Amino acid sequence: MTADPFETVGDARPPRQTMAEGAVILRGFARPFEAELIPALRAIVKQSPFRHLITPGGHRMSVAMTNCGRLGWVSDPTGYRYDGIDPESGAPWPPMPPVLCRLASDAAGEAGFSGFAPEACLINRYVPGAKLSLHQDKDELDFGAPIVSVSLGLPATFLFGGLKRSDTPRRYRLEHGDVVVWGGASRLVYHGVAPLADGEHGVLGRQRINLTFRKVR
Ligand code: MD3
Ligand code: FE
Repeated sequence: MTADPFETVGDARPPRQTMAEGAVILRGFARPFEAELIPALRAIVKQSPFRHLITPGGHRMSVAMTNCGRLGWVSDPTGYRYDGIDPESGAPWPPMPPVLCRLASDAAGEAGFSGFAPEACLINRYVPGAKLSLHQDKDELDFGAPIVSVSLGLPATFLFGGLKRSDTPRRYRLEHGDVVVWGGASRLVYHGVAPLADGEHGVLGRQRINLTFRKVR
């Protein structure tokens, strides 16, 4: 008997990949949390639905957003800020479900940042064509804490630049269940997401959801 050359033997992607100092991809790290995670997200979105924010420059973002946790990131014509109140509902953001907190803190610990306790979870929804232009995340006061990001649904091309906007970004494919931890020297790099390619995901359908966990203060 000869071996079947097309047989799948596990995942060809290494479980752990360092993009730069302080930036590590943990492939499939969120998969064991999925069964609890997805219903928790559905409940959040019922309370604080996705909406398209307006940038201070007056543009409507193609990515739709919501938040959970004590603080949420918002943008409006007056600027960017973290706010404890959802401006659409006038009520606090939905609390961060324990499964989200556990996932974020376990992933941060795996990347060498123990004791990560996020105050905010920004939830981004991409439909085919939606994108996020190159930007830095600098509305937080504590750059010593990492940011943990979780990708769900359709795969995306993540753009990883440098400390200057003009640095040519490298491209990484992020798939359902992949988690990235950004800290240390990589915390202030320019990054973005290329326009989402069309497709259909078995669990989430025609969309990509990204969670970013942040310590703000
Ligand atoms: C690198 N989100 O919400 S996650 C964002 O896929 C954001 O929705 C993207 O950029 C998304 O701000 C990318 C990966 C990510 C998140 C935060 C970072 C990379 C980062 C902060 C600093 C450096
Ligand atoms: Fe960002």
